[in-house]
Amino acid sequence: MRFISEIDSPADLRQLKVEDLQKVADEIRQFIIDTCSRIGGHTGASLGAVELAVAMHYVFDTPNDRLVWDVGHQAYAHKILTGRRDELHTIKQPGGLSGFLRREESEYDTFGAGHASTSLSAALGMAIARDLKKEDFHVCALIGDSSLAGGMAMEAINQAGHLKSRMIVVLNDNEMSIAPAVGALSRYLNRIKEAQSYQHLKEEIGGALQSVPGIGGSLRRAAKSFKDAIAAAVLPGALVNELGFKYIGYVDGHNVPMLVAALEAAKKVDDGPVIVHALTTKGKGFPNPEKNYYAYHATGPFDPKTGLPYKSNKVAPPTYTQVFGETMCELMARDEKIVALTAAMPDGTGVDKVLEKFPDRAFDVGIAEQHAVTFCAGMACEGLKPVAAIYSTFLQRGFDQVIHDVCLQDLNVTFAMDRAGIVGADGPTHHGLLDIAYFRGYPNIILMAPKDEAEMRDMMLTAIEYPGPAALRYPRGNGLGVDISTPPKKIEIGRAETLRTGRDVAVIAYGSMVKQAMDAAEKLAADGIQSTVVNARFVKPLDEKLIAELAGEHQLILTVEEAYLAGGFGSAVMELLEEKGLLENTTVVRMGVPDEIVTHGDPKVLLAGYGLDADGIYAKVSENLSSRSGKNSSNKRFRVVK
Ligand SMILES: Cc1ncc(C[n+]2csc(CCOP(=O)(O)OP(=O)(O)O)c2C)c(N)n1
Repeated sequence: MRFISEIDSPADLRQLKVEDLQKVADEIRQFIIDTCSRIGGHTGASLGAVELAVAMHYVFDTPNDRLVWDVGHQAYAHKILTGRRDELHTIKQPGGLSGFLRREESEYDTFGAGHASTSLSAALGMAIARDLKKEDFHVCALIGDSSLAGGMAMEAINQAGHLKSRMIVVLNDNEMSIAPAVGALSRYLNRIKEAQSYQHLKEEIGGALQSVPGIGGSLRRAAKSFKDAIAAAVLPGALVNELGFKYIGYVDGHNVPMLVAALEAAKKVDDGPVIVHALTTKGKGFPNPEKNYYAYHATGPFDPKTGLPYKSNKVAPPTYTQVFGETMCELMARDEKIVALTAAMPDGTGVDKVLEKFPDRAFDVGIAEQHAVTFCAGMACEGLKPVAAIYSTFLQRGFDQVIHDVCLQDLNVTFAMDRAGIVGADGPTHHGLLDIAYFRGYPNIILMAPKDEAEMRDMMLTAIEYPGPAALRYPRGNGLGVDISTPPKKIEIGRAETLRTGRDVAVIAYGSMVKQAMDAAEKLAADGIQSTVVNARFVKPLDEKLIAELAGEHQLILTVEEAYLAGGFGSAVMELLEEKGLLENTTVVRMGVPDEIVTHGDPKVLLAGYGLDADGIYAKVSENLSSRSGKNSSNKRFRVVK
């Protein structure tokens, strides 16, 4: 590693000659492969953007010039070049570098990222701020072809073309999202590429005709006007002519000198926004990438020679995602009104199985969560039963659509929220901790969370058959390994399930916390403390009758949820008891995530940090019972646990 060991900041990179930059890129690529083969990461996405990172930091005077990365999952080379090379091996690890971009992590991370399609809006904001403050620097956003199709990016293009502020957009076009890119915009970008190849061909033909004595000139002129007509019809037309962007491209996104030249040209455009269209290959340099594109967008550790993941002998139960995909196929085979949707996450949600089996009734809408929700609403108006499988964190994007288009109109749309709770290595941008709060405050929708994968199947059927909106949340990772061989059955809406009874404490757990509550109850029983454990099943509607009874029978109620406490399940229980005047004789202790940003790391450790595991619940019950018995030593119902 001759070059990169000497590069501690982009200023060092800018000391090099252009001729050396390709070697720098080669070294960075090898460094990423070596690092990711050990610890995993967004390997393929980052390998595709190595030359782009080198060229951008070479051409722009970062951090004075502002580089804005979209999503940030492809920015490993950027991290290496901006003083984080020696920490790259900590990426996504507890206490280590973020897998995305964070302003707190580096002055070169001009804008925090993790969710897609934000870069153009942020960059435009920076450009306008620069103009208003009469400062002088470049603003350059890098966005992938799929993120460009996201609604926000389109909205930013609309405004950028209107404002005519100076701004550079680098389009990292690899024709891929996590799965192959979908949609008309992706076809449009292909047409640009095809049109330009055609143009080059025409130029060659034109040159050849010119040399034919006598008739060459006129034929060439005819060919040129034909070429111009074609070019006008299919070249970047809409973006360049109609929307006010200049266009430079396309450029080989793995050729650093060419990228440097294109970016230098873009810097000279001073009368409005300009797009540099770079063609890249996702996973460039990844061993054997062609076979399985899902396998290298983001990887676990892998064999650097073969690119294959290391085999684990551990036999694990199927994931919630797998069970969801299989159950959808089962239910869709029985009911042809059911349709399935994903927003660019077919494998992540299990909808890949459905797309294979029911290609006409399953849709990948691209990175377009807002559209996905309202698209479902439209289908529901016509009597279909859409199921939108969207990660809890990404459904935040579609909040108003959920409220205004689905709930207000009381439409039969099911939201299957995967990755609800603490997701682990992807960190704050990806934790799904808010969905209870963002759904709970609006009428019509029912909200539920299963205690295990068998109950998830039942809830899927319950939600689909419910005539109005319904949502279920379930965690990332493996199920509990329970029997899922029986067909899904509907469960009674708003009815909780009492799993054990005891007089000392009632623990009401929601979703993923039910198992932890049951394990805690075992430990408490060993100390002589008798617990009631309730699987809440629903946060909306709550099982009011049961909860009121619990409050009458127990002096201590504990609510446990893998979500933010504010506006969460425990809040719902408190509100109910307050409304019914039942808070006087019982103490309610809410367990969940407090009002703080949850970092990235091992989900088990993070959960344990918030007391959201069996040990934490055990400790919380013990602590509360002992403090109560301390306050009131005549109360013999509680045993003091030290
Ligand atoms: C709002 C939102 N939805 C979904 C995702 C999940 N996601 C992360 S990267 C990615 C694909 C991005 O594709 P593209 O913009 O073309 O960049 P590439 O990975 O191909 O470089 C998706 C769907 C996300 N980060 N944010």
